[in-house]
Amino acid sequence: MEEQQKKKILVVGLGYIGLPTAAMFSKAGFDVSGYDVNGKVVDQLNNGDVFVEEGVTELIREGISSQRLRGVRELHPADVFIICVPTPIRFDKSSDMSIVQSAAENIARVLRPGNLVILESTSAPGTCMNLISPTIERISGLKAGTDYFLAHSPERVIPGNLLYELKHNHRIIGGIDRASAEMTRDLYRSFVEAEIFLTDTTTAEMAKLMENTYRDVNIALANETAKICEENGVNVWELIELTNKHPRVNLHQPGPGVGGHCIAVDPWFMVELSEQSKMIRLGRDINDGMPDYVFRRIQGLLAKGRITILGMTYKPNTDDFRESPVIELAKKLVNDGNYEVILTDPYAQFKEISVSGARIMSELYDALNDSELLIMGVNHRLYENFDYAEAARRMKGKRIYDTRNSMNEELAKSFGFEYTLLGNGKHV
Ligand code: SAJ
Repeated sequence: MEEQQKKKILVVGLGYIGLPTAAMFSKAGFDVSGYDVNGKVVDQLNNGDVFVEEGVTELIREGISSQRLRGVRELHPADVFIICVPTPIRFDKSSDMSIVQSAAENIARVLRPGNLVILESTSAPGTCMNLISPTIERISGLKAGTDYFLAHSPERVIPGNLLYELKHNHRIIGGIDRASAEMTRDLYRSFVEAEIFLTDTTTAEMAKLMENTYRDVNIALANETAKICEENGVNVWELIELTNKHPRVNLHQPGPGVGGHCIAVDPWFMVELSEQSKMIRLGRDINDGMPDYVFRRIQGLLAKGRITILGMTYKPNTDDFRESPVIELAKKLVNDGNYEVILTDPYAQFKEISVSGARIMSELYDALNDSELLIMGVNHRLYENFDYAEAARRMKGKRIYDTRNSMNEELAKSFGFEYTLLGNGKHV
């Protein structure tokens, strides 16, 4: 075993990032403990009762059975502390870094000289320097860069492909000083096969935010283009495919809005940081406005009656319902009062999920019974073999509104459906 693999790692926060990260380090040979404020999560980890996604779940169970990974209910001394806690925004879109702060306070109580503290959570620029460092110093008296090491190593993995991306994505590591950055790089080298780039903490914090902001603004451009196309007799999906044939163009896809806990959130940290963030704010507003735009289009298709929405998660093939634009859309339809809203999603049966005033049904075709309008909200792979004949038999009105360009227009029409596609002005 390499010398550094003898290090004890304590991961603080056992969520979407903390669990896979803990699993990767334990697989690499480290002794890893995982702490979470939610004791239930800790117990579930210890019982191997965790489901993250394919590959990660197995890795976690392997770590538990080899005793290199365990859940703990109290923070204990370690060599390395990795903060993987949520960094939400408040109702007014300002950043709420209080969970990072309390993680830093807890770490400070067990921190010893020579330890390394790593922030993985996506954070407001300046969090390492202006929040973690002073918090730890206030409680422990230890100075970052002098008595202990401090770095930011932002996670960049996409839900749905966690295991692959943890290994193969390039990493940016920002250190409070060079030694902190290098020590963190050496640690992640144990499982990262891609390049690792070193910088300062604030640059790393901002780089992470700008990656997601780039995507958000690009999606906003696609959504705006979709609206322009609807007004001008053009199909946005065809248009984007053609523009992206240019070697330096990569316009993203339009849709019912941007969800999840990253892209719909992180740009707000940039808005908070500087009044210069005008385009970033506009992009957020455009994407946040998409559920309402889709709602208005639906009003044009059906004045009243039963509507069935396929897919409720924030994007395809994930069991994550956080900030889902489709749920936002469902709420608007319910509140309108003219619609009976049925939702269906293959992942809903595993989660405690409800939408007030709407009915959630697990069986796809039962959910279509007597419906007037089918809305394709989230194009899960499971919908690829959609049975149009069965849908036509079950539904009362044969109407489809596809917000993802994922349904088969020809086939739908051959079974008598009226098919409307978001962003397609050719048939408006
Ligand atoms: N979406 C569109 N059009 C597109 C692409 C996405 O409308 O062309 C929508 C999706 O439907 C979804 C939302 O955007 O509602 C976000 O989905 P996503 O797949 O783009 O990203 P996330 O939020 O799942 O993960 C992102 C990733 N960031 C980038 O690709 C730059 C991931 O690498 C980050 O690690 C993650 O955020 C994070 O944790 O920050």
